[in-house]
Parts: sequence; structure tokens; C-alpha cells
Amino acid sequence: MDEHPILVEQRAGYCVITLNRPQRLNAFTEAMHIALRDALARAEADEACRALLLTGAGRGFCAGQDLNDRLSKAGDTPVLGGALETYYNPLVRRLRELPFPVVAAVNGVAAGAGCNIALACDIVLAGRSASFVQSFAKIGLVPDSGGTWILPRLIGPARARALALTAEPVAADKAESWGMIWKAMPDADLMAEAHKLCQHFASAPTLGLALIKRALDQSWNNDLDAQLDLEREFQREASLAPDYAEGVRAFLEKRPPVFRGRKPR
Ligand code: T3D
Repeated sequence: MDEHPILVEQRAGYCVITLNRPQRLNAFTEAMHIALRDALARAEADEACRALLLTGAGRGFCAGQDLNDRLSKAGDTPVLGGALETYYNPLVRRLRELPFPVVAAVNGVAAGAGCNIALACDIVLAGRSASFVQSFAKIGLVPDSGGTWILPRLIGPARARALALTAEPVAADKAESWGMIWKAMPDADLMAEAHKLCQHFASAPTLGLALIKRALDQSWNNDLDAQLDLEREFQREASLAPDYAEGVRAFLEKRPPVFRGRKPR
């Protein structure tokens, strides 16, 4: 039993969560899922939290499910589905729906569910030594944690299909050039860049950013007509938040805006 399967750090205006099982490349156990679920619930409930930084301890980001928990002493493997229903699927849904930006700092290999959890984050930064692996096919499984949904949307059907079927790793630079992630950078710069981005979001108009996340996600289900209607409604909602008025006033007064973030009128 790991003492602290995740580490949580409160920074000014944002929260940092570090997956912390470095000896297993931060592979998920049930205890880690529960700790992460609780930490995300606390961050969501905390109005002062306006961004989340997710990273991994040691040389990996996350190697997906800890496979030690999938083989019994008798050598049997379980029928799967339960952990997806209870942990992985709610985790991916929550990351997409958190009412503030989620930045993944991918510090090393991201494999299996670990890869797709990284890709579910709003902005993915990666160190040049990081790689992204749909490792499921190597053990007879199917990409999960949203992989079959998000991969084709990020990189197109041909690349998504080949990566899912071959489990070939994608290096950080290629992931950037394919549009799978936002930016690859020298390992030494990764955490400073991720913190800089979260510091930016910590004073951003958070209610508006939450609407942007929702609008982009909902666009996949809409035709243009429906999306134009949704944009009208979301713009109306954004304009009711005090940060819109502050943004306009600050622009006209030629001063930096002071946004209230998650606090509504
Ligand atoms: O409920 C369900 O189960 C459904 C949900 C499924 C979600 C999934 O994520 S299924 C996919 C599970 N993940 C994998 O199949 C990835 C397995 N790992 C690897 O293929 C490789 O480790 C990597 C490509 C990620 C990295 O390779 P490399 O050479 O850099 O490192 P390594 O030497 O393989 O790993 C370092 C250590 O971490 C090693 O332990 P050791 O030998 O030093 O004691 C290795 O066994 C351990 N480790 C890595 N991944 C896992 C793991 N231990 C348990 N589970 C892992 N997933």
C-alpha cells in the first residue's frame, strides 16, 4: 500500500496534483483512483481554484492500470469493466467538465489509460523525453479512458487507427507536430512552463473559460446551426458574469483587468 499515491499542492489560484507511484511509472491502483477522485472533488468545490496542473513523479507520467492488480495468485485475470465504470470513466468525464482549465505536464511515458487521461486534459505540455503509447493492443485490450473518441478527433482516423492497432509509441515532438498535444519542450523547461500557464489561468475570467470548454466539447455532437445557437446562449451566459464587464472596462480604461474568476455576480 503506497502511503501517498498522489501529492496535492495548493498554489495561489491553482492546484497541482502529482501522480506518485514512481516505482511503477505512476500506474493506477484503486487507492490512487480514490485519492485522485477526492482531490479533484475538493478542487472543484474550492472557488479559489482556477486551474489544475496534473503531472507525474519520477521518470514517467502514468503507465495506466497497475497490471499487478490484474493477475490473481492462481494466475487468473479478471473480467474487466467494473473499474472503468467506477473510476476511469468518471475521471475522464470530470477532467473534461471541471469548471477551469486542466493542464497536463507530461514528464515521461504516458501509456494505456495514462496516455488517454493526459489527452483528456485541456492543454497538454510534454517534455521532449515523453512519449504517448496506446499500449492496450499489446495485452489484448481496447483503448479506453476516451482514447477511441479523442484520438481520431485530435490526429485523424488514419493515425488513430494505426496507433491503436500497433501500440507504437509517439515521441513528444511528433505528438506536437500531429496536433495530439499543445507543445513539446526541453524536459528542464516543462514544469516552469506548466506553472506559468496555470498562473495565467489563476487570474483569468474562469467562468468564461469553463463555457469555452463546454462549447468545444459539445461542438462534436452539433451541426453548425445547432452550434451557432449554443454560442448565442453561452455568450449570453458569459455576458452575465462580472468578468465580461470588467474585461470591457479594463480595455477601454487601458489597464489590466482584475477578473473575479469563478465568483458569479
Ligand atoms: O480495469 C482495467 O484493468 C481496465 C483498464 C485498463 C486501463 C489500462 O491502462 S490497460 C494498459 C495498462 N498499461 C500497460 O499495458 C503499460 C505497461 N507498461 C509498459 O508497457 C512499459 O512499462 C512502458 C512502455 C509504459 C514504459 O517502458 P519502460 O521500458 O520505460 O519501463 P519499464 O521498465 O517497462 O517499467 C518500469 C517499472 O514500472 C517496471 O517495474 P520493475 O521491473 O522496475 O520492478 C514495470 O514493471 C513497472 N510498470 C510499468 N507499467 C506498469 C508497471 N507495473 C504495473 N503496471 C503497469 N501498467
